[in-house]
Amino acid sequence: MEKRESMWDVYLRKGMSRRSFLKGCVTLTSLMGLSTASLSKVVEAAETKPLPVVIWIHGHECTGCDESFIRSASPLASDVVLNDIALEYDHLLSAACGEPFEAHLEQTIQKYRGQYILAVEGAVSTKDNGIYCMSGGHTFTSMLQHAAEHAAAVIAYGTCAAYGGIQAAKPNPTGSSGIAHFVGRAPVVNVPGCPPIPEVMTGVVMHVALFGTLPPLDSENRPKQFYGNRIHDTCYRRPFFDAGMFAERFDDAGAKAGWCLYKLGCRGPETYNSCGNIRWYQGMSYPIQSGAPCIGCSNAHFWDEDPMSQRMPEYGPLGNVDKIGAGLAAVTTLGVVAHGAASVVQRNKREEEE
Ligand code: FSX
Ligand code: SF4
Ligand code: F3S
Repeated sequence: MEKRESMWDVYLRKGMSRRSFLKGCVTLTSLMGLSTASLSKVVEAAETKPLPVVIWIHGHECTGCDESFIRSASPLASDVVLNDIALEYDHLLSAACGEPFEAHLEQTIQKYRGQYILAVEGAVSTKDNGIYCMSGGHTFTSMLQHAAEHAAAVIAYGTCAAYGGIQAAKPNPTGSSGIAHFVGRAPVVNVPGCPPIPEVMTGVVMHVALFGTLPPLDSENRPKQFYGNRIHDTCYRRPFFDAGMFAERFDDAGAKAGWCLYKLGCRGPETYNSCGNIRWYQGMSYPIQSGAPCIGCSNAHFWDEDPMSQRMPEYGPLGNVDKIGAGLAAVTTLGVVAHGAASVVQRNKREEEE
């Protein structure tokens, strides 16, 4: 029987040092949110477990998720793809194409039945039998169903795969939705964000790869270590929110002084993601740090919610939000409750409309 290489086997074959292998394991341990006590388990898994076979398919989307993935800096996406996983098929990253490439997909599915990880980007297009999203002569819907049927686990990368994303925005002309209803019995991890943070993408696939289990998930099947906090909870502008100091315009003195962006549409109080901790581009920045409000890109239906009109004082669901935050703790509490109420009002309105 064919012996499949482990991560350590790959390092040895490529003449890479034990030191770089261990450094890679330390990076992965911290990325997966594990304590240093778990390092020995990670090393053992990386030494002994065969590289996980990964099939990566794309439906209705903008390919921004793969664009994000290839910018993972720690670990480098190239290390993940070349040393840490066996990526057998990827609509975007594979150099191969055409009939031999499609035949290879089928061979991989049959050869590794029940063992491979299926990574999915993009929504499923259901209208008119799925003809609005096809590749290799097949609808994406049928490709997804077939590949998912034999997968050990499915990772839904991006808000499109998790919830439908921009394709599902009103009036949703292609009948797009998230992938969950099309994957059968395989367990699904949702990794939302438009796109998700690169290191979150690598962290999730490496957890499944090394431990053969899903990471701890929340009620929306999101990995808790990356989606356990709201953007608001880790926001460095939070003291301004608490003090009731809001930018009113993108170019006013408050904006230039770095005040809270709530009145400019920030959805940080209702958005779960790691942008405030991990940030983007090697920890360089994230939307709020660049002066843009969080638009809730990891939330379902975020395309249908207009952050501007629903947050500006004169149009907001709470009326004039100037009453929020007079610099007192009690008022801060009111503000947080108000965020929750605003979210519920908007969600109820959306559900009624749907
Ligand atoms: Fe969607 Fe991803 Fe946004 Fe784009 O694959 S989550 S439109 S960044 O590309 O699916
Ligand atoms: Fe930060 Fe937005 Fe919360 Fe203001 S509302 S503190 S900018 S997350
Ligand atoms: Fe998206 Fe908000 Fe982060 S818009 S990138 S979840 S700060």
